[in-house]
Amino acid sequence: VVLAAPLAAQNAATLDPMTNDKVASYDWVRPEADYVRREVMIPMRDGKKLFTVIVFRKGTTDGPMLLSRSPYNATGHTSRNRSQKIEEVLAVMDAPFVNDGYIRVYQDVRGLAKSEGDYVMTRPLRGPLNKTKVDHATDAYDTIDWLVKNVKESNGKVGIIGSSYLGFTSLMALIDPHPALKAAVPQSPMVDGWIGDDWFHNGAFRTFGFDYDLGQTVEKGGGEVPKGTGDEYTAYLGGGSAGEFAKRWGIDQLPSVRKPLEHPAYDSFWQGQAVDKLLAARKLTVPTLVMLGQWDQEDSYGAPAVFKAVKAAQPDAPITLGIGPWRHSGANYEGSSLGPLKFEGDTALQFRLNWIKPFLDCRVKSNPQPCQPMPAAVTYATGTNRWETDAKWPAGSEMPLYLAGNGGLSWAKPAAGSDDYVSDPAKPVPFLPRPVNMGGDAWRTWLVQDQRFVDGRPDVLSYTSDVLTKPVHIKGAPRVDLRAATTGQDSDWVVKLIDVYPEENSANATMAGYELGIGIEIFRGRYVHGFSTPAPLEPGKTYSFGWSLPNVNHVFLPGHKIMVQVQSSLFPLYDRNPQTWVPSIMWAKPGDYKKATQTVRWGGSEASAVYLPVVAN
Ligand code: PG9
Repeated sequence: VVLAAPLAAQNAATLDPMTNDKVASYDWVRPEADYVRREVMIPMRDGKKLFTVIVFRKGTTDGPMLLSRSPYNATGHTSRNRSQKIEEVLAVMDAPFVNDGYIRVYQDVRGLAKSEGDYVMTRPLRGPLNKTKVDHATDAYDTIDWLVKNVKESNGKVGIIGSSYLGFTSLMALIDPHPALKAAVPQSPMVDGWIGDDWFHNGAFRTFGFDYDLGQTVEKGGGEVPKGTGDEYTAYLGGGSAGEFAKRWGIDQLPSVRKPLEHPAYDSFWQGQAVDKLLAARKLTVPTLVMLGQWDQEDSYGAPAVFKAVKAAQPDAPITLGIGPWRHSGANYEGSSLGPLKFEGDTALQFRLNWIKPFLDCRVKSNPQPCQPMPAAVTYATGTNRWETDAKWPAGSEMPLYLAGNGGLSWAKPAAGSDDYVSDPAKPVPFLPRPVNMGGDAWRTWLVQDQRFVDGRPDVLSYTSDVLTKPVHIKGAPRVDLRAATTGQDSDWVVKLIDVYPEENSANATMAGYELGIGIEIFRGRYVHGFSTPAPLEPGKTYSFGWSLPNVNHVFLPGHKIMVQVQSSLFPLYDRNPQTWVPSIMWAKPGDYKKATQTVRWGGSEASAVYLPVVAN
């Protein structure tokens, strides 16, 4: 204990009653701790120092280092509990590593928590968007360089791992990597904030970012937007456009809020930051296991996009795609269930022990076992509940499942027809049953929410197959081709691919008739001609709106049905489309929001379909 009081008071046999009770610090890591915890400031090439915590079991020698570069506080990552046991101090996912001689390293990214420098959210790579000399590639390089020279207990080999933002920093470390970086495990990485990760999906803005921005970028007073604890559906509806909502809560001037508001389309700001494009433009030399959860509510796009882009540019690239039955970052938590879904055992632990650990061990340990050849993809087949490997991904071949008459779905193209509904921006379709709270468990599991809560709404079309007599197994990203028209000049389109469980199941009543989303994704109509060329839609004209649903490995079982739902909003996760033409939806005025009649065409020459990546069983 370091006493702040004068020395005279400390040395007195009995303390003066008026001794200052405040002390400057207390070292909660006691001598009996079974680990060493070292805090260091690592210098970067521009002179800024980054706060880094190094933790390993006492007695570790020749240990490989496992690095994570985080915006979520290195101190917190290394003090889960203030315990003298290393397994209690670090995250649960770290235990097998430190119990096997690894040295765990967490660093605060530049500008956050105890690190020096400016914080630029998902700081772009040096180049047109970043004229400084530093980025996450150089910071990772300089960090690794320092670690291998200064951590005498290490063997000089480094692996990098982390989820979401930490997945993004793991990917950035692969650009001009340090030679000591031997393997990377980016989990649920943020890759392209516009096409399908945190800020937008296919042009529709995710209001969820507002709470994140205020929580991450403000020194004093940061946290959630103070909109109260009520229904966020009501709060956002009353707030008007995303820009007006930001103004109303005084966050419109936060740089991290202004940037997406100023760049609603896929312009050079977003294109220049897209990590899949950055990686595909150079050779991937570091073996990489890029992975995500099948129901990733934050970054469903990034990991498969990196895999696809890198493989297209470099077919023999040392990269594997992993997909498990998890939520965002779920690989690092308990994985035997998700919402009401149950799997075979703790699938997250299985993946960590059977894939991540061996993948790293053979690359970063001293005198390791030889590495086993990695498949292109390791994925968990939901429905049949088993792990599978594939030599290519997507593993399935496209088969169109056509929307048809009488709310049907058909493998054969039907004769032409159409269905209409009225989309009213004053009554958008909720993405979760109300009251909506975009936090906690409801947020984490919204993609597996039973979709019966909107089935039957007059502004939601549901198309259902006959009861399946054989399994339909899909492996890849289902692709939507929606032939549709609106009486408005702009429109959002949402397609949900759903597994409908049998109506009767007394053994598990929750799942009886359950409508499980296998892929739910939105597309903003103004981008029908290209993501960087928004244009008004011609009222009444039928367009082909095309986009992809998330990558999955799923088996629709016999006795189940396949359903496709079509609607025009997912509120308040996505801002509302006014359905009239405005240059930027961010600043649409109340009078711009108008009802529109939506026409979905099927069959004949305008055959709407979801192309399923089907594998033969
Ligand atoms: N999805 C979060 C995020 C990543 C990158 C930027 C902003 C947000 C995360 O969970 O870290």
